[in-house]
Amino acid sequence: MSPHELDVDQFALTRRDNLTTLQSHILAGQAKHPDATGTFSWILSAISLSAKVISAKIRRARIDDVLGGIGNTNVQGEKQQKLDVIANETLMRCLGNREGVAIVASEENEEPLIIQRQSTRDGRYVVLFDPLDGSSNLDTCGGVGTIFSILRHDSLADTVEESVLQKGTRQLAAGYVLYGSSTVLVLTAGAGVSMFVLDPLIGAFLRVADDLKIPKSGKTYSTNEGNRRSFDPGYQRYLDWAQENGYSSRYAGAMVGDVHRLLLQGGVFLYPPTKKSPEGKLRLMYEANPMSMIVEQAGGKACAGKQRILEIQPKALHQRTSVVLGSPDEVAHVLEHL
Ligand code: P6P
Repeated sequence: MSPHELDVDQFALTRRDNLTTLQSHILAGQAKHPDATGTFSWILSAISLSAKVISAKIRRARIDDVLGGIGNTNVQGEKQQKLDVIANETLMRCLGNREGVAIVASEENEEPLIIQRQSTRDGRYVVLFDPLDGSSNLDTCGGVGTIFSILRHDSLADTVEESVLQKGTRQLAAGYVLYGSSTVLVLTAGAGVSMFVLDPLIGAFLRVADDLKIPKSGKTYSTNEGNRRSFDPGYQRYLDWAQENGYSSRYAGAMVGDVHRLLLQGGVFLYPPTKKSPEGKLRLMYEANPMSMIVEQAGGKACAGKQRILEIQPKALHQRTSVVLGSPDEVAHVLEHL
């Protein structure tokens, strides 16, 4: 090697692949659609900005004394945490000024919000989100997350609800942010699942996986066994079978943490109907649907009983559903027992 040639190896990054940020990933996706105006990209960028702000606030929550409840319950009848409100406001502020966001719908708001009336005529997108899923974990430094779903606004719809209440199969994109030991954003726009990690040193989400595939099987189930007695017998038979076959139980108490684990390691997450939540506890529009799109795009399955979750025709914004989702083989084992 002549003296002027650099030995690239000595300068090689620890990883061989290129450095791709979420921003460049989004723009590359946009470039595949020549008729794209960039509005969709701007929405994803707004969600990325929200995630960075929420992540920063969560990691300082105890220092800034913003943990704990605010003394009231939200539309779900759940104790509202201070950070629920902060996360909700952050998303509203980041999305509110983005052209093309016709409507936003949040777990924290009773009704969907028309963000830009002029765009509700020829508006482009509806964004739904659970701003801080699993927020009861905050006080004990457990994982929490943001879950989002993007639909095309139906400008011909007579009412806001009609435009929002679309089946999960009509989602244009879905994703979640897990605020855990690192801040991870997982996203699908219908052509596979990509994973990004927030590099706090540079404030950018760096892509660490593209076209993520869920393991076909995994001997881990995730459910709140405290509810076991009120599960239908089929679910109880499944739990007996799993325990007889050496399965592990893992339960984070936040859907985002449980789904992220099974997406990477395989397994199944179950929230069956219970006595307290006979329809199931998880919300269809902004928990089950986005998570089901991600899991299916990664090669997994997502069911409510025997029905495919994404095929459920929503009737109300905050309606709930039972959930069995994860590795295809593991979902099959559950359904065999129902
Ligand atoms: P339980 C959090 O409140 C949540 O909506 C999901 O993130 C989580 O999987 C589930 O509820 C936990 O419910 O009844 O086990 O506390």
